[in-house]
Amino acid sequence: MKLRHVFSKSLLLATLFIVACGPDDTSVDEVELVDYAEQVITDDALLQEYLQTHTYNYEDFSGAERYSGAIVLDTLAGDDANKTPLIDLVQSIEVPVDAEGEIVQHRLYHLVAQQGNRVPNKPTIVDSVYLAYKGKLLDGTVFDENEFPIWFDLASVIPGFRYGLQHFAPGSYTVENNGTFAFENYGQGILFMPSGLGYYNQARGSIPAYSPLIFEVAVYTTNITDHDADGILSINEDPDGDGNPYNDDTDGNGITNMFDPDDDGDGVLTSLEYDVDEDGQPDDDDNDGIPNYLDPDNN
Ligand SMILES: [Ca+2]
Ligand SMILES: [Ca+2]
Ligand SMILES: [Ca+2]
Ligand SMILES: [Ca+2]
Repeated sequence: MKLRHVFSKSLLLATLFIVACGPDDTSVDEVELVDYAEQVITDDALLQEYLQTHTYNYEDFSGAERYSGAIVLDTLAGDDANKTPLIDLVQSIEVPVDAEGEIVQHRLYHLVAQQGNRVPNKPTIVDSVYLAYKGKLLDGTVFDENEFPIWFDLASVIPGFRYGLQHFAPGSYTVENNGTFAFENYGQGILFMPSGLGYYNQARGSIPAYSPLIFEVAVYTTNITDHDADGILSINEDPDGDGNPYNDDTDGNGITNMFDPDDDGDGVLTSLEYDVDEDGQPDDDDNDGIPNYLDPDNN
């Protein structure tokens, strides 16, 4: 049940149709659609207000030893009144959201409290992460929590997760005698996202429609992904080279290349025409600069 809260809209709806659910599972309410360009301004103002008036226990994370405890967010008041506000500690990126054909940029804030030790293994936006998290509203209400890590495919989660987690490196692990994994030195931090990178106009459980969301996260480990098992990593199924494999559908069949085992729709599987001569380069028989696996008339 908890898992459902971090699934994207499409996966959630699919889940509701596929899985026999109790009465509370029908509680997803969609309210009137507000223009994304308007809502993102409202949400960013709320997020900035939050970041200006709150801080966290950064002292705990600043020692020579790694801190094994949790992130604790708090208001800038009382004993914390003179602490550095979150707004001076976060970084942000702009994430494009396709709002019915119009691209609307959404600012996504992240704060790395403690970076993981395997920096080259940061997840891309299409990889999988083994993650513990706590999801909160700006008023502090906890709407979801997994204290112990679980796997998420970033292709199936809300964009705020997908684009936020790429900043966190995983830790290392050892296998104990009893077969369990012991993790250490993993990345920990916080994501602050506008509703357009979350559930937007959907109200569910204790999350009202149009809620900016906070996630405290711990990235234990990651896994690079080849969703369609065609031998090309999903992050590299990006022929237009914009860094986003979610918008590439070479044969226009409605299935993006990363999920399409025959990218050019010529009836030959990508895995069977990518690199037949095994020289490590994609084959291009007709030398037109378009590799065979993306070229339906390469003969
Ligand atoms: Ca692939
Ligand atoms: Ca692309
Ligand atoms: Ca396709
Ligand atoms: Ca093909």
